[in-house]
Amino acid sequence: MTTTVSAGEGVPSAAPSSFAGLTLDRPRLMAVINATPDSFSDGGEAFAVEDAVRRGRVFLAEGADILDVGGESTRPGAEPVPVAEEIRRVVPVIEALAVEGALISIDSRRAEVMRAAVNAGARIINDVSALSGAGALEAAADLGVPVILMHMQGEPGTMQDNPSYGDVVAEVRDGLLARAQACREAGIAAKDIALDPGIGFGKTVAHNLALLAHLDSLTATGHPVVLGVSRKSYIARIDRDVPPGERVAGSVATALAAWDQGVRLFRVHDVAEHRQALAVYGAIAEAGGKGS
Ligand code: HH2
Repeated sequence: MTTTVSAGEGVPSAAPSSFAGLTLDRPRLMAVINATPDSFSDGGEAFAVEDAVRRGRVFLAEGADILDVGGESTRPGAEPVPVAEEIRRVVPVIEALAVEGALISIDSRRAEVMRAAVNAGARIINDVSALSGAGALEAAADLGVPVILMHMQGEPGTMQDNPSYGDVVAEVRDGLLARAQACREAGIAAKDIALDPGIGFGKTVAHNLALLAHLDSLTATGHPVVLGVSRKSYIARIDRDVPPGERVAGSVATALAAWDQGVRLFRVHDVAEHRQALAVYGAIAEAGGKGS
C-alpha cells in the first residue's frame, strides 16, 4: 500500500541525524506538560505554574530531552481557549524551565502564542494543525526555530465525528509533505521540519493502526518523525477500555514498534517507562548486530 517518496528538493533521503540540536542516534523523549484543566490524561495536574514546573524538573531528571508545554487541550470535543488565556498559562512555565536550561517546545496552534512562547525561551514549535492557522507559518519562519508539523483531519471539536480517508497512510504522508513544502517556501530549512502522523486526530482505531504499521512511509521522507501515542484511546479500544493511567504498557509497546520503523522522537507522559523500555530494546538489537 505504501511507497517510498521523495520529500522534495533539499530534503536528504538518508535518515536525519539530528533535530533541534539533538542527535537522533538514540531515542529522544518529549515529555508532555499540559498547563490545562481539561487534558484527556493529565488535565489539572500541571495547571498551576508551580505544579507544571515541578513536573518539568521530574521529567528532566527521568531523562526527558524536550519538555512540550501546552495551554490548550486538543482532545476530541475540547473547547478552544482564548489566546490571552493560553499565553497566561504557558509563558510563566516556559520562563521558569528555560532558565534552568531545558529544551522546550510550545504545543500551540496560535501565532501569538508561538511568539510569546519563543520570546519566553521555547526553542521548538509543535503545532497539531501543521502551521495552517492564521499567521502561524509566518510566525514560525520569523522566529527561526525548528517545527513539528502534525496531521489532523478536521478540528478538535468535531474531528472524531466521521473521519474518512481513501488510503490513510498515503493521505497523511502527502498532507504532511505539502505542509513541509509550504514551510520550506516560507524559509524554514528542511532539517528543521519534523513530521507527526497525528494519532487520534481525525482517525478511527483502524486508521491509527494502519498509520502505526506504516510509519516507515514517513521516516522514508528524510524528515525526523515525532510520534505522540501516549495513553491515547486506541489502546483502550484494543484492551478492555482501560482509563488513560492504565495505558502506559500499550504506549510503550507502540513506541518499540515505531522505533523499528525509524521513529526517534516520542511524545510521552511516562518518561521513565519509555526511557527504560527503549534503552533495553536498543541494547538487545545492538547485541544482535542491528543497532540504529
Ligand atoms: N497529541 C496531543 C497534543 N499534542 N502534538 C504532537 N506533535 N503529537 C501528538 O500526537 C499530540 C500533540 C494530545 O495529547 P495531550 O496533550 O496529552 O492531550 P490534550 O490535547 O487533551 O491536552
